[in-house]
Amino acid sequence: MSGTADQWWKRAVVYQIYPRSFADSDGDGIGDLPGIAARLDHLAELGVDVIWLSPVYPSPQDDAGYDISDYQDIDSTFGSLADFDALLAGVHDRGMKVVMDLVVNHTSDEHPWFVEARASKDNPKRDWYWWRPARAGMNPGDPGAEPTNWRSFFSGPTWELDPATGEYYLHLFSRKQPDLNWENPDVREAVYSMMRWWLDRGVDGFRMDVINMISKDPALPDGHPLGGGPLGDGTPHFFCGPRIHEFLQEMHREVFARYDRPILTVGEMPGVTVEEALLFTDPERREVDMVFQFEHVQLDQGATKWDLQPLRLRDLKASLGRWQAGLAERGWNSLYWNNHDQPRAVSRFGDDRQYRVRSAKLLGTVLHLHRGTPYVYQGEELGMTNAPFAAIEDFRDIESLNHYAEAIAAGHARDEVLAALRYRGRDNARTPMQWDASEHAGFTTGMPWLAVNPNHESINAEAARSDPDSVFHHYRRLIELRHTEPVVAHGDFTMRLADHEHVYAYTRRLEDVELLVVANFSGGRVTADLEDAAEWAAAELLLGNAGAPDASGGTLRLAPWEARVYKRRLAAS
Ligand code: TEU
Repeated sequence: MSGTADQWWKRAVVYQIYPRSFADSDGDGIGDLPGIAARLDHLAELGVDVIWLSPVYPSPQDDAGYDISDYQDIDSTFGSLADFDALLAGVHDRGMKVVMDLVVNHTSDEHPWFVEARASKDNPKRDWYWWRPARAGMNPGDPGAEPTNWRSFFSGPTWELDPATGEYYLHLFSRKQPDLNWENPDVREAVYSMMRWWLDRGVDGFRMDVINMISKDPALPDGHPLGGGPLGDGTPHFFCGPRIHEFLQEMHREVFARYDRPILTVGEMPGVTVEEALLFTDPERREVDMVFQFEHVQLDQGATKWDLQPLRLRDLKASLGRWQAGLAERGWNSLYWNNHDQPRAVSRFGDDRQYRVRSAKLLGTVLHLHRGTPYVYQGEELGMTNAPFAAIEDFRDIESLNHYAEAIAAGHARDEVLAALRYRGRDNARTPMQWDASEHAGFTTGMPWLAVNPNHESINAEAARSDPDSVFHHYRRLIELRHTEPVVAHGDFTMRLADHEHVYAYTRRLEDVELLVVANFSGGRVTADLEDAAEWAAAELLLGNAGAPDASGGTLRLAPWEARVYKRRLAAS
C-alpha cells in the first residue's frame, strides 16, 4: 500500500537479521555490516525477498541497539554508512530489499535531543520528552513519588528522577530509553525527516518498534496495581493511545505517500487486538501494511512472561485462526514464531531433541502457508535451538538481568528464576549464527559477545546446505511455493479440526485450486479424521517432512511431528 498499490508483500517472505549475532568480519566478536554482506548468498539461495535489519545505529547498547543516540549514522561496531550503502547495493543486486528498524517511541538518553532536554526546564527540547514533577504532596525521590505507578517492561517504575531539574522523565523500557513526546509536532516532523533521509538513501521500508505506544493518554492516570506491589499496569494508557491512528496517517502522508516505489511497513504492536489491527492495516486507511501481534507468543505464560504455562494446541489454533478470520477480507497478517525477543521456535513450539529437524520443518510448513507475510528469524532456517545457559553470568539481555535482580530481591529461588530465563530469555534468540562446525561456528575469529551454542557442531549452515533433506532446503521449498502457487499468497483460509488436541489442519482455496495443510504437533502417531480425508489422501502431495506418507485405506495417519501439504483442483461447479 505504501508506495505502489500492488501489495507485493503478500507474495514476499522476510528474513530478520540481528546484526550483533549474524556474522563478524573484523574479529571483534560482534557481528557487523561487512559480515552480513559476505553472507548474502545464503539468503539469496534461501529465496527470501526482504531483509529486516535490527538496529545498527549509534547506540550505548543499553538495550542492544534499541536505544539510539544518532538516527542517521551507523554504530562503528557495525561499520560505516559506506558499509551500509555497499550492503544495500549487494541486496538490491540480488533482487532483495532492506527494511530498517525504526525505534521512535524512545531514544537513548545519550541522544543530543535528550541531552538538551535534560539541560534545563526551559530548554526548547524539554517538551520533546515526558517530564513531570513528583506526585502531588510528595517530595522528589520519595518512594512512590513517581508521577504514575506504571511498571516498566524492564522491571521497576517507568519514571526516573533527574536530580538536576528535580523532575521525572518517562521511560517505558530502560531508564536509558526516555520516551519521546509525540504530542509535540516538532518531534513528529524530526522523525518523518529522518525516515525520508533513509528512504532517499534507498531503503525499502521500516519495521516500527512498539509503534502502538507513541500516543499516551496525556492525563497519565495510574494503572491497576500489579501483583499486590506498589507498581501498576499502565498499558491501557499507552497501548493504541487516543491519537495513534492520527499519527500513523500523518506519517503516511508525510513520508510514504511521497514515494512511488514498493515500500513495506510493519508495526510492532504489543497488546494489539484483531479489531485494532483491522484499522491499522486496512489499505483504505493508509497507516501500515501489517502489524506484529503478540497473542500466540503469550499463550504459554501466566501473569508475566516468566510465569511459564503449558501450551495447548487448541489455544494456538484458536488464536491464529481468529487472526486469519479477522483480517480475511481487509487488512493483512504478519506470520512469525520467533524473533530477537522470543525463544527459539523449535525449542518452544516443536521438539528440539529427537524430532528437531522434523518439527522445525513442521513449524515452517504450518506458518508459511497461512494467509499473511511470513518472517524467518536468523537461524530458524537451520532449526537452531535455545541455548544451555548455566548461570546468570551467561546472560546479557537487560530484560533478563533486571528481572533476575528484581526476582531474587523479592525472595524467589535462584534456580526457579534461572529456569524461567533459560526457557523464555531473549538471549536464546541472540546466540551467534551457526555457519559451520568450527570453534565459534564461523561467526567470528575473535571471542563472541555471547557464547555460541555448543550444538553448532551438528547444527550449522554448511551442513544444512549440503544436505538436501535439511530444514534449510525445506524452508527454501516453502518460500518457492509462495512464489509459484498464487493460492498461498491470495487464497482464503479455513481452519479444520479446530478441537483436535494434536493436529493442526487447514485449507487454502483460490478459484479452483485448494491446498490442505495437516500437521501432527506430537511425538505420537495420530489420525487426521477429516470427513474428506480419502480425497485428500489421493491428492497430489506438494510437500512432506517424513518420507512416504501413510495414506493407506484413504486415511491421513501422521507420524510423530509429520506435516503434509496436499494440492487438488476442484471440479468446476
Ligand atoms: O520489543 C517490545 C516488546 O514488547 C518486547 O520488549 C517484549 O516486551 C518482550 O521482549 C517480550 O518478552 C521491542 C524490541 O523488539 C525489543 O528488542 C526492545 O527491547 C523493545 O522494543 C524496546 O525498544
